[in-house]
Amino acid sequence: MPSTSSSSRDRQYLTTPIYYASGEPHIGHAYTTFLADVLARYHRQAGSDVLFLTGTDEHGQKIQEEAARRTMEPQELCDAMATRFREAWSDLDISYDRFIRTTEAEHRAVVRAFVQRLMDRGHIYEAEYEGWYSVHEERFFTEKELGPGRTDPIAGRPVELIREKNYFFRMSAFQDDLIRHIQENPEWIRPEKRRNEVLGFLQNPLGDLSISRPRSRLSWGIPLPFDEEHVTYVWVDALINYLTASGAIRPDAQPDDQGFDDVRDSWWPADLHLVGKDILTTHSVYWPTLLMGVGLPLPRQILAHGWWIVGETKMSKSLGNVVDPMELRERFGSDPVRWFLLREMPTGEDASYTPERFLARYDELANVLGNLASRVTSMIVRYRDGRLPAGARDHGLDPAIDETLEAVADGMQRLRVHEALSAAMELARKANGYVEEREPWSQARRSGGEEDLDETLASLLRALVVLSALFLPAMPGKATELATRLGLEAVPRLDQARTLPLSELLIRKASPLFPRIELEK
Ligand code: ME8
Repeated sequence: MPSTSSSSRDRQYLTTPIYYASGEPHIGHAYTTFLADVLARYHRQAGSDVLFLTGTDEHGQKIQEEAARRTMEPQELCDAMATRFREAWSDLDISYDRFIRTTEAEHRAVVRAFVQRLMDRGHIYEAEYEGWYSVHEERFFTEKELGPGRTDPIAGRPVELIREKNYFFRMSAFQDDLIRHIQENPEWIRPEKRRNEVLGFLQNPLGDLSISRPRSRLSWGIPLPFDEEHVTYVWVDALINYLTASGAIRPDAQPDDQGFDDVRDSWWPADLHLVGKDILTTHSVYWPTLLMGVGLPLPRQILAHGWWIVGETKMSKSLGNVVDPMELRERFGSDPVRWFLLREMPTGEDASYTPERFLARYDELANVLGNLASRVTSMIVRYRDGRLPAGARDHGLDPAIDETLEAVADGMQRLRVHEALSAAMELARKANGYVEEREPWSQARRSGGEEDLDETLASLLRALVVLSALFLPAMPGKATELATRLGLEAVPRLDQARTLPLSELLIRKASPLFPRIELEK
C-alpha cells in the first residue's frame, strides 16, 4: 500500500480515467495523462505528497468482443494492451505512481466488497430490464436518449435492444443529495460549463443503475458476491479502481468489517479526478451516488476537459485520422508533444490538432525559450568566461518573476493549465525584451559598463534558473537540459531557484535547446 499522509492537506491524490484495454493509446489518452502528470509534478515540486494513478479498464463486452475478433483470450489482450499503455507512458515521461489493472486480484476483491456493502445496506434490488445497449460506450440508453437512426448519442455507434434480469442500484434515492452537493460545492465540477450541464441533466428524474450483466451473455467480468451467475457492470467495476488504489478498502475485508468506516489511513478521498467530457456523467453522477450508497466521502474535485479533434473532424479509427502520440514523439521528442497538447487546449474547451498548429507551438519553444537560453549562455561564455562574479546584482527581472510565479500558481490552482504555461512562456518573452532593452553588447563595449553588464547577465541567468523550475512540470526533459546548461546538477525547487548563488554556476556553450526541424510539407 502506498504511504500516506492524509491528515495533512499537503497531499494530492490525482487520477486519470483507466483506458479501455481494447485499443492503442492516442493523443486523447495522452492529453488527460499529461494533464495529470503536469499537476502531479507541480505539486511534488511544491513539496506535496502525491499519488498519481492511471491504468487500464479490462472487463466488459468491448474487451470480450475485441479479444474474440483477434482470436485471443481476453486476458491475453489485456496483458498486451496494459504493456502498450505502460510503454507509451514511460516514453512520454509520465510520472505515475501506480498503474492499476482491473483484472488484478486486489481490485476484484475490493469490487466484490463494495457491491456486497451496497447490498447489505439495502441499495440493490433485482428486476427485469429492457434497454438499448451500446457496446462502444458500455452503457444502456433510453429510447429518448438515442441519436438519429437509433444510434448511441455519444459516438453514433449501433445499439442493441436487450431484455434481461439485472441487479439495480437505487441511484434515484440519492438524486437530491447529489444536487445539494453540487450546489453547495461550486468548484466540485470544473469547468463551470460542465457543472451546469450536470445540473441540467439532474433536473430530470434520475433512474436506477443496472449494475450487473448475466454471465450467460457476458462472462468477462467480476462475479457479484451474492449471485455468481452475474458479473459486475463494467462501469461500476471501473470506477471502483480509484478506491482500490487508495488503499481504503482492505481486499481481505469481511462483509461486516469492510474497512469502509475509516479511510483516514488511506489516500481516499481523491483530490482530483481528471476525465474527458465524454465520461463526466459516470464520474459526477454514478460514482458519487455509489459512494453515498456505501457511505464513503466523495472525491474533492472533478475536471472534465474538452475533446481533441483533427482539423475539423472527430478523431476515429474508422476515419483513419487517429493521431499517434508516439509518432510525434519520434520526430520531435516527448517534451514538444507535451507542450503542444497542454498549451494548445484551453483546459475544458475543445481543441484541434493540425500539423501547422503543432509546428507553430514548436517554433514558439525554439524562438522564445530556446533563443533566450542560447543568447544568454553564449553571452556569459563570451563576456565572462562562463562564470559571473560573486555579488553581481541579479534583480533586473524580479518584478516579472514575481508576477509570473503568481500567475503560474493561480493557473495551476484553478486548473487552467494552459494559462499557467502561457504565463511561464511570457517570462521568457520578457527576458528577451530585457536583452533588447539593456543591449549587453553595448555595455560590453562601453568603458565603465562592467557592473551594468554583470547586472544584465546575472538578471538573465536568474530568470533562466527560474524558468527551468517553471517548465519542469510540463517539459521535464528540456527543463533538465536547460538546468544542465546553466551548470546546475538538477532543476532546483522554485523557492531555491530565486536564491541559489549564481557565481557558483559554470556555464558552457551548448547546442540549441530546440533544434530547427526541417520539414517536408
Ligand atoms: O472511457 N480528446 O476509456 P477510454 C480528448 N474505460 N480526450 C480523449 C479523446 C479525445 N479525442 N479520446 C479519448 C473509458 N480521450 C473508460 C474510463 S474510468 C473509471 C473508465 C480521453 O479508453 C479522455 O480522458 O474510452 C476520455 O475521457 C478517455 O480518454 C476515454 O478513454
